[in-house]
Amino acid sequence: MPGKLHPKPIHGELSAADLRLGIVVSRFNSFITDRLLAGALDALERAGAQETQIEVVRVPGALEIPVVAKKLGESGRCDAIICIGCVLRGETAHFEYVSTEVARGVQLAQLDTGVPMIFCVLTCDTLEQAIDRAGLKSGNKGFEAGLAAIEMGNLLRKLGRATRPAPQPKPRSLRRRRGK
Ligand code: INI
Repeated sequence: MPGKLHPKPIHGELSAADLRLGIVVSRFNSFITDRLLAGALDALERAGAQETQIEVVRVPGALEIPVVAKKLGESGRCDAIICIGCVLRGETAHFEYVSTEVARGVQLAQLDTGVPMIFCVLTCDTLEQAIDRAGLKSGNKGFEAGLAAIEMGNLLRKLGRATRPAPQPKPRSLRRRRGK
């Protein structure tokens, strides 16, 4: 049987009209990251963002994303940040180091700054898999990241200013009187 309590969930709107967004994008595997960037910008544009609301910062590779995302977060200039990169499994163990560290770094940066950072770093075995995720079979992960950034930017703003009504005291008749 359904309960009686239905607290209204809080969620972020999907409008970018009022948001300031940062995008950190790596040049390594730019054939892929440029397509992810285009997907993210498409999502922001469709949600009503103007060019002046968006700051795009280029970095050499995925490993350089976290420090720049953190700097942007600390600057107070962004409501949300999209982190775009592409790590492809090669012949060496470098793949494991890069993919683990970029994920850890971005997570630490968003927790340290409180600015939502959307992880749009593809970690794929093959170039073909990456191409699929950057606009072919599996859609464009950059577009999804753009939507997530808008939702999270609005959500964090809302939570930051949310004031909850104080709990109401129980009616007198329901209060237990001391000693009785
Ligand atoms: N950087 C990437 O963004 N993707 C990769 O696949 C990659 N691999 O495989 O080496 C990569 N390496 C570079 C790394 O991110 C740094 O830019 C470099 O090590 C300098 O710090």
